[in-house]
Amino acid sequence: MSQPELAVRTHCPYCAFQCGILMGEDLGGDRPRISGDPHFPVNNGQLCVKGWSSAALLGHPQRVTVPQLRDGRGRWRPAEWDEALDFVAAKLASIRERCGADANGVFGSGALTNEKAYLLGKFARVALGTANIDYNGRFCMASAAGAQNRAFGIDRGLPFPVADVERAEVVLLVGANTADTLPPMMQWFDRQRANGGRLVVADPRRTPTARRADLFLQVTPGTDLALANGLLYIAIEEHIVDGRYIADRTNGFAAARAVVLQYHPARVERLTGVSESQLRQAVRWLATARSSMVLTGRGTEQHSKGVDSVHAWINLMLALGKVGKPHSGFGTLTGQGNGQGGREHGQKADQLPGYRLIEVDAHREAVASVWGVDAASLPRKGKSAYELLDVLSGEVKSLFVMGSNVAVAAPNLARILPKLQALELLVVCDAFHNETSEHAHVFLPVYQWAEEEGTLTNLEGRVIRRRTVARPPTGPRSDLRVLYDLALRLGVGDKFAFRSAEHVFDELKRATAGAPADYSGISYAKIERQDGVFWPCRSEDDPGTPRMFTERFHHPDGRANFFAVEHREAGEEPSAEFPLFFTTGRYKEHYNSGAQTRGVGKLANAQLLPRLEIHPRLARRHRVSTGSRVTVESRRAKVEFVAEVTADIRPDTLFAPFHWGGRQAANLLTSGVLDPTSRMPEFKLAAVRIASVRDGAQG
Ligand SMILES: Nc1nc2c(c(=O)[nH]1)N[C@H]1C(S)=C(S)[C@@H](COP(=O)(O)OP(=O)(O)OC[C@H]3O[C@@H](n4cnc5c(=O)[nH]c(N)nc54)[C@H](O)[C@@H]3O)O[C@H]1N2
Ligand SMILES: Nc1nc2c(c(=O)[nH]1)N[C@H]1C(S)=C(S)[C@@H](COP(=O)(O)OP(=O)(O)OC[C@H]3O[C@@H](n4cnc5c(=O)[nH]c(N)nc54)[C@H](O)[C@@H]3O)O[C@H]1N2
Ligand code: SF4
Ligand SMILES: [Mo]
Repeated sequence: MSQPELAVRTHCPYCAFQCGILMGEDLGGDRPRISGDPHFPVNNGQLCVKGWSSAALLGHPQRVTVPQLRDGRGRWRPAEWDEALDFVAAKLASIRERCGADANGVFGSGALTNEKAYLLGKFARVALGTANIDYNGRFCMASAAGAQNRAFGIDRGLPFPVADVERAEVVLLVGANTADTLPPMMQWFDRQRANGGRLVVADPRRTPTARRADLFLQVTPGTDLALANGLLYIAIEEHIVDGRYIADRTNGFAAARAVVLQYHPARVERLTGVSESQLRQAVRWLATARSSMVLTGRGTEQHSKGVDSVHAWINLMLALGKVGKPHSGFGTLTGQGNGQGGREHGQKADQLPGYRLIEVDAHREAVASVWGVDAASLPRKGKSAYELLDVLSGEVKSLFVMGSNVAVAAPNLARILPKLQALELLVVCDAFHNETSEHAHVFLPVYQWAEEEGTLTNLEGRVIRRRTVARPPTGPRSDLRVLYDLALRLGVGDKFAFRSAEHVFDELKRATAGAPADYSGISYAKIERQDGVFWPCRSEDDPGTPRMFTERFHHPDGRANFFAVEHREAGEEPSAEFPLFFTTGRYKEHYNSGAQTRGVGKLANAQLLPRLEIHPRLARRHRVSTGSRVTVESRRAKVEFVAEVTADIRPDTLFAPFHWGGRQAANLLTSGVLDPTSRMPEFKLAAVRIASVRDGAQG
């Protein structure tokens, strides 16, 4: 039972908006009362339904409090910590000895605090010596990161505070359904529009977000790149690009322009389904406004051309001269609670803390010296998330999972699940069982959000503090402690012996000093004083960097790069056999794999099942009505859904959320096709056919 203090300022456990919350005592029950923190300048007191109900995760009846191992018949049995840890460490060591260090895999998360993400990366490289660590951010932010790095030389989701939205005259929101995924963000759009601004939304569905837009572009799935190129074509043709800005602040316009000139409006209308008049309207608004911005979400990014699609939007905003100007620019909306920090501190197969690169000698040396190891001992670049899952039970024999439910969240599950099930060792560290732990050999119960300290970096690049509000139940340990416990047994305990999260943060600061994501000037005390600190923050007296790119970009010459990008087909396009687009996304009430929210009564009852959104015309053809059962079949699997007939979706497209596992998993249908640069799977597009369960007719 938790013993809350009164009105502690902390943050919601879920998404990257990291709403400020106040937690205090609930006199009527055993759970802390939660309210929105009116003084946190991002949510201003607002919360979404998940935030309001988040205290339900504390003191939850399904909370696991004892380590678990499998008995002789494969059932869970409770174990002492020592027994479980000895078992895991011995297995890891024996796999390493027999099959090499890279045969142990690690899977991290954008849900982990900066301290945990940092220590997990160090654990993989120093305690296990494996190259094979990656994380669920590869499924989330990898394409946005790839394009921002290529264009700007650095990747911070939003290079400005969300409050800047309020004064943007025009905002184009592409492939983001913020009304459901970042609900308190809508206040900023509402204020923006109250100030006379305009909101444009591009999505294949008329979402609750799109309903609030002044202009809605109902784009064909997988054609955002053509859409962005088409807008730039019109801007060039109408002479509304900013030649001065292009000359002063960018490289590569001529090559990008040459490609874009093939995207005349008739072609773009054919590819995207967006009319020429809408195209002209959208780009005129963006170009002629004093301030305008483009913000992207997963709809534009989770494609096998995600990096190039994001770069196409950046090209547009660079050509219009908006990036780095007041209340203007380009940004991408990070998803997970610590999706930003989680990608900065070395969970990615190719990165070390601070966005340093594991293949660059100087970077290896900088980090190795902080870790007190020989740079030559650090492994090289490992496999990306999907590629790692795809070699499980092949060259990789074990997986250590901290903060992800891959058995629901990974694409192409029909292929991945058997490999996950056949592992020699699967370890899950979590507060709750989920679909992944069903296949695990060991379950290590850990503290959750309000039971521990740490920092997270929100979608603005603002580093904030998570505080201990509730006393953890007896039994679980912190993730940081678990990593120490295992490192100790693997002979490197001294490198993981930290007194507290803050103590880990002190090392993280040193490991990022001089790196792109420089945290060296941030401290817990400064975060407290300033309502968060925006990185880069390079010294004690540096207040941090709320706005980037105002003077220069992060490439050595200070300029931003255009990149010539061409529309190309998706991994699979609709065909005679599989004639429809299938795309996936989220409900307001559920969070990601649903592992946390499906156990919260209020949320579960609001959305009991995934529903297949289908246009009335298509529904009629298949004699499907709301509530009837329908199967969706891709080249990989068949899934049965309950239909929801809605005119809000394109007639050639079906949509389902991915919050459920087992036979209801949308990811049985998605493919393993990856973006060549970011290795991001194509979650937002699969070719499918449907059949009403009643008559079996297909089409
Ligand atoms: N309620 C809730 N909130 C969340 C989460 C959650 O699970 N539930 N998860 C958090 C996380 S981790 C993330 S990453 C964010 C995600 O936040 P969003 O990116 O807003 O969420 P999605 O629903 O995945 O996708 C957004 C939209 O993309 C559209 N889309 C599909 N294909 C295309 C396309 O080809 N082009 C375009 N332009 N649009 C397309 C979909 O119709 C959908 O409306 O949300 C965060 N917040
Ligand atoms: N089809 C389809 N698939 C998708 C997507 C999509 O749009 N469509 N979106 C993708 C995206 S953007 C994302 S981010 C992924 C997310 O999907 P997952 O990677 O599965 O993420 P979550 O569901 O948030 O799982 C988090 C798990 O970590 C646990 N957890 C939370 N905090 C901690 C902690 O501090 N320590 C430990 N040890 N455990 C913790 C939770 O209890 C939960 O079991 O899904 C991806 N999959
Ligand atoms: S918007 Fe995100 S951070 Fe805010 S309450 Fe909802 S889930 Fe929590
Ligand atoms: Mo995400």
